[in-house]
Amino acid sequence: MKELVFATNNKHKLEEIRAIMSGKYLIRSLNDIGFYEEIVEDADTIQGNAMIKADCITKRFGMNCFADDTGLEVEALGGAPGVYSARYAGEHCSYQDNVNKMLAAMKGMQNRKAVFRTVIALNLDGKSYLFEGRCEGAIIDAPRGEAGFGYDPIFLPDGYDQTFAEMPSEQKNAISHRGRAMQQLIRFLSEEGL
Ligand code: ITT
Repeated sequence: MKELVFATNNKHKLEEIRAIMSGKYLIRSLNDIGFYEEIVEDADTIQGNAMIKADCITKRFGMNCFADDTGLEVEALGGAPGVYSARYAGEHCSYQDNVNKMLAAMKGMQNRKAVFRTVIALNLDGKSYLFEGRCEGAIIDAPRGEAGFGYDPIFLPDGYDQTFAEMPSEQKNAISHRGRAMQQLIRFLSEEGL
C-alpha cells in the first residue's frame, strides 16, 4: 500500500486520519519515522502552522508529508480561540481546561455560532498544496459525550442533535472539518495518480 507521513503529535488526530485513509494509504506517524521533538507552531494563522509542521519534516527527512492545523472560531468571541485553540486556557492546559474556559466565556451568551476550520498542508515532490475543511455548528452550554477529543463535547454540528463527542467516529469523520479537508486531499492524490 502507498505510504504518507502525517506530521502530528496528537494521537486523536492520527487515529482519525488513519480511519479516514484506511485501505487507501498507510499513514506513518512521527514516531514511526523516529521524530520525537516538539515542533514550535508560532505562526499567527492556521494555514501558517500547518505549513510549519509539514515543512519541518520535509526539510529534516526529505520526505513527502502532510500536516493538519485546526482551530475553533467562535463568532461571539470575535473568532477566538482560532489559531490559539490548543493553548486557549494557557500553556500545557488540558482539553478539559479549554472546555471550561470556553463555557465560562460563553455563559449567558445568545449567539453560540462557531466553526471548526482545518487546513492541511501537503508537501509532495517539491511542491506544496493546501486544503481546507470547515464544519459549522454551535457551542452548547454543558459538555455531552465521551468520544472524540478537544472541544468535541461542547460542539454541536449544524443539522445534528448529537455533539461530536456523542456521535460514532465514522459519523464525525464524514462531516467534520478534518474529514472534509481530507476528502479534498484524497481527491487530489487520486487525480495525481497517487
Ligand atoms: P499537532 O499540532 O501535533 O497536530 P495539536 O493538538 O497541537 O496537534 P492543533 O494545533 O491543530 O493540534 O489543534 C488545536 C486544538 O484544537 C487541539 O489541541 C484541540 O483542542 C482542538 N481540536 C483540533 N481538532 C479538533 C477536533 O476534531 N475536535 C475537537 N477539538 C479539536
